[in-house]
Amino acid sequence: MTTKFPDTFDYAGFNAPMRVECDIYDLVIEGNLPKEIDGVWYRTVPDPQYPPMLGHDTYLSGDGMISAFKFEDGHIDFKMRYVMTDRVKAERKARRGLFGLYRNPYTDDPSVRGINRCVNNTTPVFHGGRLLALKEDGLAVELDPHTLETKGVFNYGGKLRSQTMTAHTRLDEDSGDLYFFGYEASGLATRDVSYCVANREGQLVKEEWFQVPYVSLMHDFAVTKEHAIFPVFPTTADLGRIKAGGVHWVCDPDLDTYVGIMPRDGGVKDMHWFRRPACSAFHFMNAYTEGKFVHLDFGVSKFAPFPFIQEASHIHPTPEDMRSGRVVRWTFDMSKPGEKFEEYNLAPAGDFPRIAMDDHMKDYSIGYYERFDPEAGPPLVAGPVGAGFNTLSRLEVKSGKLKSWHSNRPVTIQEEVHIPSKIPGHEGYLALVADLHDTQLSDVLVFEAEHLDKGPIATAHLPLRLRNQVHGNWVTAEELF
Ligand code: V55
Ligand code: FE
Repeated sequence: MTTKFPDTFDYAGFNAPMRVECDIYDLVIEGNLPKEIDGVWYRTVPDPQYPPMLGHDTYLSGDGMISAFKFEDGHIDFKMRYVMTDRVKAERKARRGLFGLYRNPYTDDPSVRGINRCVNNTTPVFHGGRLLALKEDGLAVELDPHTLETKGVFNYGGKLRSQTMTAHTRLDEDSGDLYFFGYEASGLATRDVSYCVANREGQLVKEEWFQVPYVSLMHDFAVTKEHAIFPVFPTTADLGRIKAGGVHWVCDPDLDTYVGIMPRDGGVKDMHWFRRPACSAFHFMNAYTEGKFVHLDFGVSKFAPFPFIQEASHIHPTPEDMRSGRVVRWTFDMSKPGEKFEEYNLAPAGDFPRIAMDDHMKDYSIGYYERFDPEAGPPLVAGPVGAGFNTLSRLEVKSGKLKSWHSNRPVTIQEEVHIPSKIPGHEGYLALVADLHDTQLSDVLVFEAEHLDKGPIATAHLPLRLRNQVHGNWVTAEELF
């Protein structure tokens, strides 16, 4: 490689590209890893094969790398492979970066015009017997769940019309149906959004389209047993700007936030739009319908947290802006006409919300999420936002009671995954990758979910640094084998 990676935080320190594909049999484990934990934890990581062609870009453009921790009988085996996208293949062939800015094909090298530039780096989802690597600006790539080998683009056998598929799908565990959507569904900076359902067998059984009030970075959505919820925050795209070689996303605080809610098994024609002033959110913890009310729980903030979006928007958050984030519940009264809804405070600001699979779409009591707590240590750079999270929290949703854990070492933590227990009444486990800033190595920490404040019950040591994942998911051995 004849060029080096930029010196910006996206490519330096703990964020320095790894580009390592490897297998490690039987990780070194301290503590007591329960033998009942049986399955595979998949996680996707942006890890650029080459430096960005223009000399700068965002962490979010990194080529998809998938890793798998296979838990079996108190042991963990590790595997990591690139998602072999058309983009990686083209760059490997040319032995250099060929792509320009994040989600702007007009900035690419002419030699790759028209090729699929999706990096499939955001979420691994296992459904219908297929392991998919997802990224919201393109179609899924299917991988072999055992070897992690890339099979190719997956579009439901040619049936999916949407050009995009969100990285945040919602599984109804009772029916096996996977709910998902795609924004910019008919092309770059279009207002079309697809709303789709794939059945237990992984066949597309529903695809309807609707339009949002403006093009928005719709990173996640939520589904209850009765409703589908589409929040639209004012981080917006403009085709003219993109064609002129500009950035894809700019925050526009003059635009309102909209929330579209429709009967989930009905039609998009029944979408009801709610509205409030500008704000930002990326991930929803859970949502459920209670009579005429729809509840949506999540971490809200004033602006999108990514520095590359803030810079392009000329936004300089004040300390007060930074403190204004919190975990909230939005409650929508579906029996009332009009655009208004209620907001309730639940907990201090944070992201990476996770809950037990059994709790999705239903009234629930416990949520897990991560925060940056200045009392737990100074900010340490890891991941796409800059400073990583340092505190893992368990929130009792009804009472607001919070249990938290942080390391006594300089550690940032990657997104936690919830692992169910087969023991009746047991709340299950949480696993996460910890970034050890003192040794530049990574550990896997496993907690009892109910007692996460007591610290990890088992720690698996990796002999290398793992770049920050975006998201991960747990797949039980029964589902896989
Ligand atoms: C996010 C992540 C992305 C992306 C857009 O976490 C938004 C939010 C990993 O890629 O492309
Ligand atoms: Fe996400």
